[in-house]
Amino acid sequence: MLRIGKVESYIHEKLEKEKLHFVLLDPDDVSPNVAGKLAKMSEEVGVDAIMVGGSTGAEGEILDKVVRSIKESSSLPVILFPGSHGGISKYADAIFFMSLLNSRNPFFITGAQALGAFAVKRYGIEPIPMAYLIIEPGETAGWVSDAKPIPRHKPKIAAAYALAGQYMGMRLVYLEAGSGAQKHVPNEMIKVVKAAIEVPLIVGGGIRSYEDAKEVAMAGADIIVTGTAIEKAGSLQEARKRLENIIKGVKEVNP
Ligand code: 1GP
Repeated sequence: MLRIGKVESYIHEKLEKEKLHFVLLDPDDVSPNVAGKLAKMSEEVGVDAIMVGGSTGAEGEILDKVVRSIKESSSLPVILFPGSHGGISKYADAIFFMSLLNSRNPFFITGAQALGAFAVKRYGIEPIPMAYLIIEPGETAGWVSDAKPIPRHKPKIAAAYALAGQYMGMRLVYLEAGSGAQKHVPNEMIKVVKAAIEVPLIVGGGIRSYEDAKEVAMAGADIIVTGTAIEKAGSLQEARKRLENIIKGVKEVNP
């Protein structure tokens, strides 16, 4: 019998009360030591979970070391955010078992998933099925995964894919503008997608400030993800300051 796992239940319980904020750490950009420090600080300022992954090089020993360091430094759930079947670490609590629905390459829709499925089972990592949609500009994630990025002024296309994902059994939808995107996913698109689906909506890519986070949350995102703004802050102190502001923007909006 299929049961909802611990991390997914944790997400659902929290979502009853508030919007959530996840920090994304890419093992290709942060050392295990820095990842540990960022995770500890994240927990102190009220982040709800840490995602680990990336499109290039977030694999193998370096991925394991980053995940272990985060687990040793904080008690937040660690959720893998893999670029392919290489992005699996046995030390993580859960994995966004994601399908990039608007890729042109079946490898990113079902291929990598098949190659990774038994590793997830063997290690006992909790899989959370998720529809992953790349929105313009898409950045590295869009290029690497051969996506056909959804035009920013076509919210209905995003909503159609999101609803299809839900009807195929995916329990989360993620709208991704791409890490480091100049502009986050348009508010209108978030609104239209949110109105179409019943599963929680995650939005990431290009969210850097209190204003960005609040806008995205007000438009309808349930979970807001930030990576670059924290990873590239330059110091732990600056990362903390940015994160505090972003979380304020997220938590000010009622679920
Ligand atoms: C990328 O959505 C995430 O996969 C986070 O994007 O690095 O721009 O915050 P940023």
